[in-house]
Amino acid sequence: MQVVTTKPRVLSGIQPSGESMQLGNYLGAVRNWVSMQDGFDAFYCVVDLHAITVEPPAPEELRQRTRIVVAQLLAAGLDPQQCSLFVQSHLAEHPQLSWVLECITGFGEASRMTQFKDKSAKSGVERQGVGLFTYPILMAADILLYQTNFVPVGEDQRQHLELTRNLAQRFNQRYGDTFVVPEPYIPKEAAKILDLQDPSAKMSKSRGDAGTVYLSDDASTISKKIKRAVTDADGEVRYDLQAKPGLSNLMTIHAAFTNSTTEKVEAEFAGGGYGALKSAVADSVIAFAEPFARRTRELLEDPAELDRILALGAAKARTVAAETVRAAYSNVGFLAPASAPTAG
Ligand code: AQP
Repeated sequence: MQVVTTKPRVLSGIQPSGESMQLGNYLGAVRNWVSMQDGFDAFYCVVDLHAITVEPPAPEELRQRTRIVVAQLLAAGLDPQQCSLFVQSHLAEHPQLSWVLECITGFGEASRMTQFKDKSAKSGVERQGVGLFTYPILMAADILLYQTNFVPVGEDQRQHLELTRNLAQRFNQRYGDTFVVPEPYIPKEAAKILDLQDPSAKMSKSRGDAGTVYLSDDASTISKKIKRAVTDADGEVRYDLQAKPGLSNLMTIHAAFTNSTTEKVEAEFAGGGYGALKSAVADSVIAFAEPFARRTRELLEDPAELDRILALGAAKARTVAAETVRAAYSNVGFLAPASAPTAG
């Protein structure tokens, strides 16, 4: 199978690192994946290799989480006829390219990645696996393998994208033109959804507390989490991310789910209390989450069909990834493996 297209290429990934996608994953990244699958040559992957870098789940749980994310991506609107949807661990090319990129990454450069600092802060750097440290380099391999033009991600991935660009440019300079240098595609609105209980932090799957709305949460859980969201004491409905991050975050979520803007949300709720706004936010999230969860459950009832979609996606991905690894390995100077002599 050969992938021939003139459309610009996009690639992005999501970790199966929790029981479900959270609101930030959807608004910051996945909804753009859906809108981009039409005009772009789109590759999307569930990055399970990344998901074992912190507190790896039990093997059966990881398999189940991977299927859940695949079902959620389809429920969100990914169409396997329009994009290639695959699982990272199905392609050995990802770690194959990652190794070469690790060898051109500076130790100091990797040490400056803020996500590593944040994620290792809780238990301390000494107790982290090396995989968490090299995570951004594997992510660079994920992207560069597909000669990607645009990478739709949330704001938290900006620094990793910058590293990816630097590695592509460095490799190209050292070994000759091999990789497309990708551009981040970060939305203007909802690029960083904040934790409902701690609006100084981004919402995350793995925080697993009252501050994260999972798209698998039922209506009453969503309603409770939003009504208990931390805001501020001045009582004025006004969008101001610096002074009023908790309230502004709720306004961003509401604007995103009602296809509106934070200016319009402010105009609609100005003069009212926070309670009315919170009720409206809960309603708009539930209106999306309920049918989404229903569709996800239906898709999960047919795991063979999910596996078929992933096999198709992996086959399409492999044609591009294998060619990139072949070119990169050859440019580095690795001896090409000769075919084994036939018997007799
Ligand atoms: N809070 C967020 N707001 C906007 N975008 C977000 N993304 C994540 N959180 C937010 C975007 O979602 C995509 C998939 O993320 P990921 O699963 O690959 O890794 P992550 O960024 O580490 O996401 P989480 O939910 O915080 O996972 P854990 O808790 O496991 O670390 C990315 O494009 C990301 O920018």
